[in-house]
Amino acid sequence: MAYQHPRFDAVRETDPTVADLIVAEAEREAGAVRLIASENYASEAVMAATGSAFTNKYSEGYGGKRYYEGQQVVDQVEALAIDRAKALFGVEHANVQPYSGSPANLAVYLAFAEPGDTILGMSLAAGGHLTHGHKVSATGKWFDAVHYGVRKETGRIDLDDVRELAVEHRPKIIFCGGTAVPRTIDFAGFAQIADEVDALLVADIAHISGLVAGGAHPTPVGHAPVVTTTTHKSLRGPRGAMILTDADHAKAVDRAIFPGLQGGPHNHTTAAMAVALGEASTDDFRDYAAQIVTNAKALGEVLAERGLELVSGGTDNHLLLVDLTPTAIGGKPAAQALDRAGIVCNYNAVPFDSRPPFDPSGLRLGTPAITSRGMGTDEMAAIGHWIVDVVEADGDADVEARVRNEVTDLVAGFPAPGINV
Ligand code: DSN
Repeated sequence: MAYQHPRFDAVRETDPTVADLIVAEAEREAGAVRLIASENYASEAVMAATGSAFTNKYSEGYGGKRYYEGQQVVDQVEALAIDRAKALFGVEHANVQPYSGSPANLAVYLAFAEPGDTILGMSLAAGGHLTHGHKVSATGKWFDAVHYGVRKETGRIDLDDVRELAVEHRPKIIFCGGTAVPRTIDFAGFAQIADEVDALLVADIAHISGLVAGGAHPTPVGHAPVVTTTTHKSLRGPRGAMILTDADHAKAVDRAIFPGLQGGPHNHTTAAMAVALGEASTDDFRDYAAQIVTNAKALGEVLAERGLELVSGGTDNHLLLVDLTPTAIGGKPAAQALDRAGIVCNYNAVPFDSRPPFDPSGLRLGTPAITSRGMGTDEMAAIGHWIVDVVEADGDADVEARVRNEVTDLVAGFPAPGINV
């Protein structure tokens, strides 16, 4: 597939080396079945806004209170992104300046905790995130982090366990949400626990914010006074993040982002975020969000029928966590074999993993990107069978080559938004 995009003509003229790399990446993304649960295809409009004149502008501060002149237009685009975020998620306040999810979460610590305070989050090993207090993260070094996981028998969070830890440790902040949680987060249940121990509940909905926006997952709003999210996962926006709050927590969050943690906002990202939030407010996006979940369930059914074990037995959302412990192959070689076959995913720890994080037992599979290409349950069936074929083949090059060819045929029928124009 030869990739030609008018947006890159200038790159080709100025720097053919980088142009070649852009083409190679575009062809890789268009030519594969991309199942990394945190990735997507941003729309052509989001891609174009990301590469716009807003790249050139510095804007430390907030609308009407900046440290540079020339903000006549930036103030408008930031206000637009804020208004759209507030309307879409039904919140009183939105800060759209965080550079990405980790800085957004750091800003929450800066706003609402002191170094040494106790925080409670989901462990990375069970599906949480580094910034929920993992020991190698600044959040684990600077705060006294306590972690909940999932029940071994169910693969699900048990709120009684969370409550027990909260009552014992009295955390200042409780984080809910994660990166490998295939089940609905019970925000109301977490809020009750946070109330009981007088903690601030923070919902990190980075993975599921597109589902929340599209009505395919319950909202944390009304339960968690502070919500963080990246904008490039299921929400299909540019690489960036937002913090959504009620009015009471707004000022502290704004101060923590600037001047607390960041300098100038990435205005090109803000413009693209405004576009993405507009797109996410449409009926089409609601259909898209529902289809992500339908596709994940359909994919899970095929994998389970063919004998793969799914953590928690399936999914309520956009992702599946496959536990390969009973198979001959580990998560990393399986992910590498799938990549050779044109199916891109990531190896992942599973709860109670007997293997180390760099060579764990799991595969994480997500449907946001392939759903953006218009794939549906028929394609999920085909992909599910290919995944099992490759996993069972345990490195057999003939099987990988056969699947690679079939993947190439399939993706040719489903243009990749923002890439195939
Ligand atoms: N890197 C993201 C993910 O893959 O889930 C989390 O930060």
